[in-house]
Amino acid sequence: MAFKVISASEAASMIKDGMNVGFSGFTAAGSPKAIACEIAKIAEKEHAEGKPFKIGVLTGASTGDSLDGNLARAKAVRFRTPYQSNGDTRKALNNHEMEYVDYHLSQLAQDLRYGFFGKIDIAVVEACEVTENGEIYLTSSVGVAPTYCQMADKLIIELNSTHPKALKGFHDIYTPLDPPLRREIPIYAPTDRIGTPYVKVDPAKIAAVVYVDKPDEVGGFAEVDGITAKIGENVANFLAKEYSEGRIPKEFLPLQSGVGNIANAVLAALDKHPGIPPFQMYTEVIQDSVIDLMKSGKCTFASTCAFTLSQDAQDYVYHNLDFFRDKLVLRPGEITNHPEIVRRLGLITMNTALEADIYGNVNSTHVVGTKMMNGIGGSADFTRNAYISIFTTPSTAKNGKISAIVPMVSHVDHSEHSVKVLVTEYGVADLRGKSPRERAEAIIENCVHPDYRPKMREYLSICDKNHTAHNMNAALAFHTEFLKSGDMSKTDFEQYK
Ligand code: 0RQ
Repeated sequence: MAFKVISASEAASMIKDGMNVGFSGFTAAGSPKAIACEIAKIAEKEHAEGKPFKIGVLTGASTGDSLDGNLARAKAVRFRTPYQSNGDTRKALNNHEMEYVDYHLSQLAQDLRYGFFGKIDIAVVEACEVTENGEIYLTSSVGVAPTYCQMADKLIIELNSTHPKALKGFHDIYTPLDPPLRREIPIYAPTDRIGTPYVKVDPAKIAAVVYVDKPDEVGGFAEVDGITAKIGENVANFLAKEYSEGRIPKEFLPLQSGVGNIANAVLAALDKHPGIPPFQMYTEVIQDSVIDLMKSGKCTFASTCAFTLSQDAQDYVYHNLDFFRDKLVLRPGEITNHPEIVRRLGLITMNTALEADIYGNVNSTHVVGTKMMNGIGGSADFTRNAYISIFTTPSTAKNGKISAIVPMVSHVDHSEHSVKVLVTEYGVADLRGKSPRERAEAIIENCVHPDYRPKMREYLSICDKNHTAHNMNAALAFHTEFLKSGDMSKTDFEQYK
């Protein structure tokens, strides 16, 4: 080994209070584990001695518990970007213990290079191999690692033997030039390769290597239940109809799918549907269901930023790398989510809403308008630029006490102008080419839970008659009722009449 080999705790001691640290990883896939745990220990020790210790934590997206969980519990994070999905981080950012910059995933790398986030002091990068001339072969994700490596003063490599060296060749690393030099990104099909299989750095910047043998910390998925299965079936039927009626070309179009249980159920439904032909994916994460789709032959290729796989599914892929070698490519988040490519390839995008309103605005991030759940992630990168953008959600949450369809969303992530199709277990609202009044009708009739439909119609009856009809006193009455009684179904519109 040409580089200094040190322990994780020695490596962590290079990270000082106030530094900005860029970590590899996109979801729990490929995020550093050992060094993050040691940074948390240092923070606890410093705090116990009454000394300050907080760092800026920049990643590709969410990470595993070793990183986000440990650092949040140790109160070691000054600010966090661009996305998280960890319970302890969620608590800390909602308590104002850390600043959270919820950021479009496609945009972070370029905005770092433009200097909008200041300096990156150290990059901590998980790799399966590093060569003497500074070629870093990443592991199960790419995220923003190429830009952190480019910008950081120093690099620490977590060389993780749980990832086989045979992963070499799965990555396609490409960083666009910045304006005014940027040219088109030459991806014309999901299968196109435009970069190198490694991140190239000046080897003098590699301060140390830490040997690790720790698996990714991706959680399992809930079994598909009645509601998620029905949502999946509705999406599959909708797409099969679009295909049979010629609004999707005969080759089909590449799919993007978000994370979570609903996304998993939707992909399982596409697998089974005889009216959906084999397709490719151009997406930011692949979950277990994509591996099943590849085994069945339904998904022939997936371009992704991360293998967000359960341990079983990852073991399967790692034992069958030759089968997957011509079917998978790992790219930086800047490229997987790039608006230019999303629009050029004509992606069909499928993401999940927390709530949607009767006009098609979608809230993916804030519970009752103020409490951050995870973040916008890549959902807007895809939605705004999609060929068809689909949002799915169960019609209710918390045993029916929350209607996922409300008169007005309490926070907007995706506006009515970008959301083309809304799907719940009750049906599909196709919003394309519809005016606000027509959209409200389609959503109430097809997506709202039957128990909430009369309330939604009552709301419309007390609205003004303007283009996008609302009653500004009652627009958030569902939310205020939920804050008061914990049950939106008790909303009484009488008082607003
Ligand atoms: O709460 O966990 O306490 O039961 O929200 O909801 O239905 O299990 O759905 O896990 O797919 O997450 C939008 C958060 C959905 C996710 C969101 C409660 C509900 C449950 C989770 P419990 P579900 P999912 C690519 C795309 C933004 C980023 C994105 C997300 C919990 O999909 O973070 O799209 N998306 N990235 O009970 C209050 C409501 C609610 C509600 C549901 N209206 N009000 N709580 N819940 N609706 C990936 C990346 O970017 C990396």
